[in-house]
Amino acid sequence: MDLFSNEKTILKLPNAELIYISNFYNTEKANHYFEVLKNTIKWQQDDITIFGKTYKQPRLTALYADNNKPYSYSNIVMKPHRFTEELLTIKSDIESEVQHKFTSVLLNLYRNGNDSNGWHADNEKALGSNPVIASVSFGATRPFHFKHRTIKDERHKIPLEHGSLLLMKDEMQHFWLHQIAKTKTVIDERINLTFRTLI
Ligand SMILES: O=C(O)CCC(=O)C(=O)O
Repeated sequence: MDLFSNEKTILKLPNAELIYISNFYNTEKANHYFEVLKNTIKWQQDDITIFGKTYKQPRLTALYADNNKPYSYSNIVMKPHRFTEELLTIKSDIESEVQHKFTSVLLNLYRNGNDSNGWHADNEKALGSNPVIASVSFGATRPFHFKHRTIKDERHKIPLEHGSLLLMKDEMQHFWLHQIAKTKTVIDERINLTFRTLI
């Protein structure tokens, strides 16, 4: 079921609150940020090990922050680069909208439908409990799937549009998992930024 269609939607679910703003950036600004981020971010492709086998992570990533704290997830340790001017502008736009300060941003570049981000929660210790995560998307629309860990019927998806902002709050990272699934549909590149607060 697609839950979101309006420009700004607040969704209260068991153990989570999500806010989706479809047009946080207009098309012109979103086009600009897509090009700048694609061309200036220091994209990397890490190895991941699953059940003892090592694979290339199925997307490119990068970490930027206002500090030197490394960030670890899925056995990957990322060292941050210093925020660029554009990232600082986006961060400040989001902070004004959501009234929350962020220290770091994890960027993902999905090159085509073969790139993905498997079921997970952003529940690393360094994020503290009930983290506020702000997710901005540029480029191709990909569905963001999320499901409750124990309530079977609570399974939804949101098409994350070019220039959109999705805010995840409350206990979402403890009780829910999310993913960007692979697709056989021919699909263009997509860049996603998840702003986080490392404590
Ligand atoms: O690409 C997305 O929209 C999701 C990104 C994500 O789940 C993550 O970086 O942890």
